[in-house]
Amino acid sequence: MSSTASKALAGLLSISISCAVTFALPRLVTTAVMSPDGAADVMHLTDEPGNWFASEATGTPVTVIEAGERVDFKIGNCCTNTRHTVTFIMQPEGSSVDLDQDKSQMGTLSATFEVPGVYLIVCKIHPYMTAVVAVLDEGGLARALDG
Ligand SMILES: [Cu+2]
Repeated sequence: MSSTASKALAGLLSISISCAVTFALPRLVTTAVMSPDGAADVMHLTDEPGNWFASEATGTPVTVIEAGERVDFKIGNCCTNTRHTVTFIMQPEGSSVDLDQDKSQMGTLSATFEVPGVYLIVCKIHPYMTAVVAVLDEGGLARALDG
């Protein structure tokens, strides 16, 4: 794994193990233009180390959206030569959004994020592929974990 990928993964993992962490995320990131079909952002699953998940809005594996917005995850020929899963491994308490697959696949998977907080996503086939969806609350914050 490259140094850049290692740092990115370490950063994402530190989010997953931190308790009561609050991110003051730059509001600028949330000004992404919605795609014509209504998704707030599109994350492409790629073959690019460090950007295995690549947000169209940020160009990184991290996207920032408002509550109630949808993110589309695209596994397609533009960006990867293999199949993946999009699997939530951490999400805010009270969130009922569910995304997981029994088998790797191609295609588009969508999720609408109703509960503010930090959602950690992994590909089960390639567990070094991680992504974060940060859903802002009314105060513009995305809390990793409550309590
Ligand atoms: Cu994968």
